Amino acid sequence: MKVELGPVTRLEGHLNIKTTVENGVIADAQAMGEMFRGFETILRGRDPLDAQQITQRICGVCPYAHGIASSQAQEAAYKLAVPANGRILHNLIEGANHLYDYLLHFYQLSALDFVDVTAIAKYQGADPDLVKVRDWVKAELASGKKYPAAPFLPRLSGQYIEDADVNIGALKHYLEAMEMQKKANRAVAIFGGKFPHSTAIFPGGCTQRASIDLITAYQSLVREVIQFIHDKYIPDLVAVATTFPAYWNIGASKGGFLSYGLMPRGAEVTSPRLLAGGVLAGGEVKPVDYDRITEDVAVSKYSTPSGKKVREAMLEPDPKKNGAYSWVKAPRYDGMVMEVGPAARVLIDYKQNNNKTVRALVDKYAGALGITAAQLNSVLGRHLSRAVCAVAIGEFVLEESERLDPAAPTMAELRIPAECEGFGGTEASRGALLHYVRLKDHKIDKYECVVPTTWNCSPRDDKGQPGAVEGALIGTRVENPEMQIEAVRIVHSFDPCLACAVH
Ligand code: NFE
Repeated sequence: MKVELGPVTRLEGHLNIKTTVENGVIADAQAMGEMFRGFETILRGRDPLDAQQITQRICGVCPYAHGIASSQAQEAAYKLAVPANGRILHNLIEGANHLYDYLLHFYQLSALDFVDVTAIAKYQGADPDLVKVRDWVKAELASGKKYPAAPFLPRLSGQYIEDADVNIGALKHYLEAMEMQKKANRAVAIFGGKFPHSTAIFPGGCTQRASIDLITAYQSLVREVIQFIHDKYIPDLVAVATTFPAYWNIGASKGGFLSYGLMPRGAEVTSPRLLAGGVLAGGEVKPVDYDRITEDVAVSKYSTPSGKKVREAMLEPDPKKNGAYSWVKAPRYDGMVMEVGPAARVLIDYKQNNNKTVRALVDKYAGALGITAAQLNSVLGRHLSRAVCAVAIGEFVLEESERLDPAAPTMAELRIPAECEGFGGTEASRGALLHYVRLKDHKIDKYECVVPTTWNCSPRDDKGQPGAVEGALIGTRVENPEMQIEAVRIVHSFDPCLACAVH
């Protein structure tokens, strides 16, 4: 039986998933990016200092990661000596954006796969926000609309949390989480200039000052968000995990893991990172070499040669290409499929025993929830890994903000060679993000982005290997083949962003 799950909602962009179900098991799956954009083409021939601005327009969710990857690529190309303040401000902007993004993903994009929001109809308490939601849901249900109470309904049939207090508590936190996202975004905007699409991130640092008033404003916003993470987000996540323990064993990807590492702990981009990067394959972590990344287009809608390295990649759209089913390319590392994102970050850091908070939290929750670290490769594992990253990042940005020196510069002096090239690799919330820039005659000759969701939602490669999401779906048992709530939970656990994936 063939079933199309698309357009899959509660994610960013246009994703379709086609599945073939045999005897109640997904025997085949295709992840399809359904829209072409062409940012790399737009960048060709432009002033290089447009790049960190234009590439942020790839996405309104993770623009800061694009701004920072672009800045790092240009810093490498121009051989800039970034002052300590400049790197710290990049970290503060990027870190607060991660905090926003984890809350957005858990509450607005995933929680309703597990939490029974219809419990609100029977709410008898006096919380003004919940009373408003209850009355609105009742009015919607009585309205005769074809689709009342969106975005809560309609929903896939399946098992949801049954405890009314847990459901209503989670709904209250769903509302509060939006306020917390505002606070995280404000923190981003303090040094980034605005949200979304920072005006202040620049190759060589940040155009904002590091004044005491801005530092204290940033700290107080981030502290509130961290409090919410501990008091609400993690307990809600644990409630989901204890109600649906089967999801520690559902949705494992079948390849390796890749992370570039998040947030240098020093001015040099090559400084050790808060979360250490690496390639995890066959149980071993090795350093990343960007030249081992290739982009296959066997079934992607491009007529350009397949298997090119990042520096050589080309982009010729071919919407009618025979046999092609996605606008997403298929990046591979040494020819291997990689999962990127929170589970990759945590597993790779944990294996290298790098970050004490990561190690302590993984051990604590693995013990409490009765799982092994390897089970982070699962639906619940990706959710838990986001919470682990949130705690480690929250702690770090507060410490990092204390290291700012208000009297010192925040920007390197810019000198741009006529011809040069550079890579910039960071961790966006959704995973490993690489930008490459090459200049000729002071203009951009080539720009290439290899983006987290391009890895995760990639179609088959030249060898026919499924991408990470496709592989995680294949082999999954589904209760109701027409609905496949299990498949949607798997897809959501990766937090796909198709706007980023195809850019
Ligand atoms: Ni559009 Fe993004 C993140 C990047 S995902 S959200 O996080 O880079 O492919």
